[in-house]
Amino acid sequence: MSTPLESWVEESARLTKPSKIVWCDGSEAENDRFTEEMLRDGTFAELNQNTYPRCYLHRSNSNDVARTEGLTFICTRDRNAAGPTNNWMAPAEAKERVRPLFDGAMKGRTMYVVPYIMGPAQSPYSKIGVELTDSAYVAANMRIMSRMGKVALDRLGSSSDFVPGLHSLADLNPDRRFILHFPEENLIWSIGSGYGGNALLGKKCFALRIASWMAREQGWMAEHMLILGLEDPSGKVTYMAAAFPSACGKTNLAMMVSALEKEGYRVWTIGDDIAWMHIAADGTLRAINPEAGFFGVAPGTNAKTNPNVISAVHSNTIFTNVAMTPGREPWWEGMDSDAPKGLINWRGEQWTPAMGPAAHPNSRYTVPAAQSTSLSSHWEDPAGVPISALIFGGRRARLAPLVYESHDWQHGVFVGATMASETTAAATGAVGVTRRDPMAMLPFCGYNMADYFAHWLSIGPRLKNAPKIFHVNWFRRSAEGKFLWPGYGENVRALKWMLERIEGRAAATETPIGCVPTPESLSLDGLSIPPATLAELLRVNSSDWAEEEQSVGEFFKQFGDRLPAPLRQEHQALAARLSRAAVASS
Ligand code: GTP
Ligand code: SPV
Ligand code: MN
Repeated sequence: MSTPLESWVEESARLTKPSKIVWCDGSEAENDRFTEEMLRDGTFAELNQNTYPRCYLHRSNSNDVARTEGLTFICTRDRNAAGPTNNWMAPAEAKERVRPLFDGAMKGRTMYVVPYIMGPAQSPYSKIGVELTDSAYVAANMRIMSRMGKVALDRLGSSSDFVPGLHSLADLNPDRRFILHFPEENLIWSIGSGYGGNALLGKKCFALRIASWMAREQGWMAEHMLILGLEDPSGKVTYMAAAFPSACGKTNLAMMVSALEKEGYRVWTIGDDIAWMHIAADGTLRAINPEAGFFGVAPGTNAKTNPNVISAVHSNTIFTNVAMTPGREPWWEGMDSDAPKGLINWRGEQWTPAMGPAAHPNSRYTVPAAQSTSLSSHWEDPAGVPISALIFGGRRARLAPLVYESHDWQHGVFVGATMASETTAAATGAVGVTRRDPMAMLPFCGYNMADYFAHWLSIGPRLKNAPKIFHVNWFRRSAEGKFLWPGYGENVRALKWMLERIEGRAAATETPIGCVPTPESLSLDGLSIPPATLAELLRVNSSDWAEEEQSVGEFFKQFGDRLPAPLRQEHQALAARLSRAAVASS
């Protein structure tokens, strides 16, 4: 008798027709074999093994460098289950369309069976997935990003309780690229891309799209959030989770070296991209990081912005689409040094400045979390860490102040549901366009966003001490286009204010959108921020916000009657507060 996993592997092999099937055990020896194969066939280029031991460079196809949201589908029987913000296909139609593309797609290639656990191996909150892929690069990345191999097979046994994900590079043609999710049967099909969230199926496909569906059914939350612990001078650690859209600063915040370290404030990393949060028996919200590595944005990373990652990526790291120096070291824009002579760009060509960025703006490193010196000793705690603050944020050149606090859970959900951010290179398409990205989940919510809002609203009342909900913006700019806030390690100053708000100690000014710090309540020692700049950073301009409030109304319209009434009420209350403020100031 074969197990459910064996049957599915056989069935998938009959369809895709690989020449060989390799069951991954996750061992060092196996990884060495895959690495050798990838060096031989050109999937990997070797980096300088003296300065970057066991580090390799992968250059992906130039049409395959970011998530493709337009080719990503939620396949549910009822179109309304996917909702107005997702691409939708009926499951039967999706399979009919895409099965022929999988037919023979692995001919002449190896099928890797990649069993993995999302979450700490011993945690009751963890879940198992199995990815079948014809990409050794994907298997190598999954080994870093999850608990992969024997540990997962041992936990699974002969159970059918795993999320199957079928993946093939096929011909890497965007016309035949599909990222399909079947949440009603916990199934993922991905074809035609080898890149990041399109292909590492444990990450966005499972841990967010499928898991968000499971989470709603089972009463927990799967969120696009970093998790960090803020240590205060007494040694007490307060845990916070923050949702920022792709390439908007999660990894950097989670791994920061605090500018207030001398004063005793330190940041510990639990996770940098995804949080699974459950309501524990004592009524606390407890978060685990389902991942085991960081798939982080390279450009902008340097010894000042993120020293923890810089030291971590000097060994056992896969670099994707970065540039390479003549000494075979990785290089990207915003590293410490100027571009050296003889640089090879991300496409593998001799680089000249006229060619644009040498590293792709969405170039990344894949590094084991355990290599970060900022890693919390609780990062694999099976019970997770208790969350005291939830933070939403995005890139907003104007409008949003550095930090503000919502009035309560319901208002906080409204703040998250209406957040917006400028688009980045993490997904294909225009960069710098402001769009609404509720809870940073627009591309990742596996069901109707209106129902997702309702789910969020339902969680708060079930918690004993519901986390306070904040909003931040590190990206406000001056009229000349310069960032007003130094960001990175200095962001700890906003975290400290939030901590003091949680403890009831910091002062704040009530505004129509929420509570903003008084200038004196922020610890700015050692920073030279002119008072006028600080005022601009904290300013809530009622007429700009009145425009924003209008656009929120437009955004909400698409959900029709399905939009939860409390969000409509919050919207009306905001409008009322803004018009009162306008009257008062006129
Ligand atoms: P994903 O992995 O795509 O989900 O991204 P992320 O949210 O983890 O973003 P990440 O921390 O990798 O940062 C993305 C880009 O924003 C990098 O180029 C960073 O250098 C830059 N960045 C991060 N934090 C700050 C900040 O506080 N201020 C400024 N100005 N830039 C920042
Ligand atoms: C993101 O785009 O939010 C990422 C990178 O974290 S990817 O894995 O490609 O989704
Ligand atoms: Mn992300």
